[in-house]
Amino acid sequence: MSEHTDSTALYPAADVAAWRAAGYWNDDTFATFLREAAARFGDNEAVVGHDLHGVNHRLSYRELSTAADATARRLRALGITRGDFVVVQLPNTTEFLPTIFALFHLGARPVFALPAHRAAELRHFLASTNAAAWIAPGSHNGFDYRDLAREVLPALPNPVQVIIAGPDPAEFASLGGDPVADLPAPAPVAPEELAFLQVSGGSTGIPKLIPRTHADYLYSVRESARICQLSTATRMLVVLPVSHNFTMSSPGVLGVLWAGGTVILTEDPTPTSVFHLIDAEKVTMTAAVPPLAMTWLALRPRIDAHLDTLEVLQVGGAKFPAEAARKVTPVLGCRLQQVFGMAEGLVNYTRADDPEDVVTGTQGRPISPADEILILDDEGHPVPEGESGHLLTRGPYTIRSYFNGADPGAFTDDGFYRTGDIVRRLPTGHLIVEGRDKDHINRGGEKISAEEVENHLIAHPDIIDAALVAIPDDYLGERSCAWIISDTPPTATEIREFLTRRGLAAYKLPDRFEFESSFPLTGVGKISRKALRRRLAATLTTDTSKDD
Ligand code: OOB
Repeated sequence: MSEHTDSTALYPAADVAAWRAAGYWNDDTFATFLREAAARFGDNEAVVGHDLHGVNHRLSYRELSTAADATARRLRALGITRGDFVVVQLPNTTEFLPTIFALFHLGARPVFALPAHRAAELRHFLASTNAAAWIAPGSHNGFDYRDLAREVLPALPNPVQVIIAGPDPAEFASLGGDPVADLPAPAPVAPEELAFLQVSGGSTGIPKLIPRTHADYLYSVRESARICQLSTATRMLVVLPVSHNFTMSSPGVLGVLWAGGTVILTEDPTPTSVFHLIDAEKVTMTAAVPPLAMTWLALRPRIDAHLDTLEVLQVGGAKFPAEAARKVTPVLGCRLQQVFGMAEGLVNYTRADDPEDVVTGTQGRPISPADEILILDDEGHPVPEGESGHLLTRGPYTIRSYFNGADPGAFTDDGFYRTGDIVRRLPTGHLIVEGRDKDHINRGGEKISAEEVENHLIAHPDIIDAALVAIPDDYLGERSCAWIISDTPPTATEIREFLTRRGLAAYKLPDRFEFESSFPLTGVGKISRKALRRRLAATLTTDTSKDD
């Protein structure tokens, strides 16, 4: 068994003892989570959605638990066993929950890939975990995961069994097929063991693998469900990829299942589809990344649907500009909750009883009284209260190292995680995210915060969304380029005048504008700054050749 099933390798024993004594950690595990939910909530509706064959389902807790048992018997027959890593790359379809709970039942460890991940990511996940299997959809949404498997498998050092969850598995195994094995008893996993690997959500570079234990993750799930006031009446629409940490646990599908509510899965994030689903399914809560939330806000007036059951829109994953945040209640008629989290652990929420300016102007405060927050300057000294600096954190659900000790520089010697985020803190403990370490454009020594300029840009009535990125410049080092999404784009001069009227310093005015109909996005739908920079580099190369 690998060192990663050993609790002491993941958290210091003294901390574990303290968290247990405080009641943060307990003996719950994912191996029995669904059975216990089924015992408590039996006939309540657990999940609504369609499967990879396009068949619609409505499953009670009991039915979901039975489906997970059937999947466990199938996976057991395919040889999956305790301790195995299994890469799960499934979309928002009803196979997802039975699959992960089947793996938990067997004591196997899911590795949560996103449907948008491709060869580079999959190769990394499969090889570095020595994965036993990879569960993928088959052909789905115009992409053939079987071809991806054919491309990736031959180059792997380890043999990986590909299991296709949708129709037509071709030469691979089928998740739904016979034969099935007898159902073993739930694996006797320890709460402090590694439960699964999440993947880091950086908008640059290859994702890192994040070892989460049953105890730490379940603590964050229970507390998230409590903070977000979930109950058996909660009906959560899941639009973001289901395996992302936000969607899984903040409070996400696991929080809803913990509380006995209903998860409604959809694969279609377009405003028309989302609004009609909210109407038809009497959705009370949903979650979006900012680019998606901005589209919903922009298109709400054009779509005829009743959203009166919707109580909360959660927005997180990237900075939600205050200008947009202020529109949520007037436009959608629901409350906003900002969520600032990371797959590595720490999650912050604005609370239901926070004043409006805190809800629209901050990214929330930590889940736990035991979350330690450090805000440091470039030299590693604490900044004066209220000033911005690098966020480091440590606590009862934040990892102490990446899987296999990757990127050790991301952690201090005393176990703090360097988030890479620049934040400041209000006296109430609420954090305001000002950007990433690298999102500051250095224009001849003058630092420009991308977030600040973007905030001003989207205040323009004709601008739906905006992103500011650096362009390399021989003279200044960097200049700024604003990418604008707009149906009726203003001219560059109009935008500069608008920004000047809002009091933006001249050096912060974008040097260049690019107008687009959509942004390149990361797997979960955040704006990919890496892809924007690449696109910009290509545009600039073309421009240069025109000049020649
Ligand atoms: C969530 O997790 P990841 O792992 O995909 O990305 C984490 C990073 C953070 O370090 C931060 O840079 C950024 O995404 N981020 C935000 C934010 N929420 C996440 N930046 C500004 N404002 C926010 N509200 O994205 C994630 C995990 C759990 C819950 C919510 C989001």
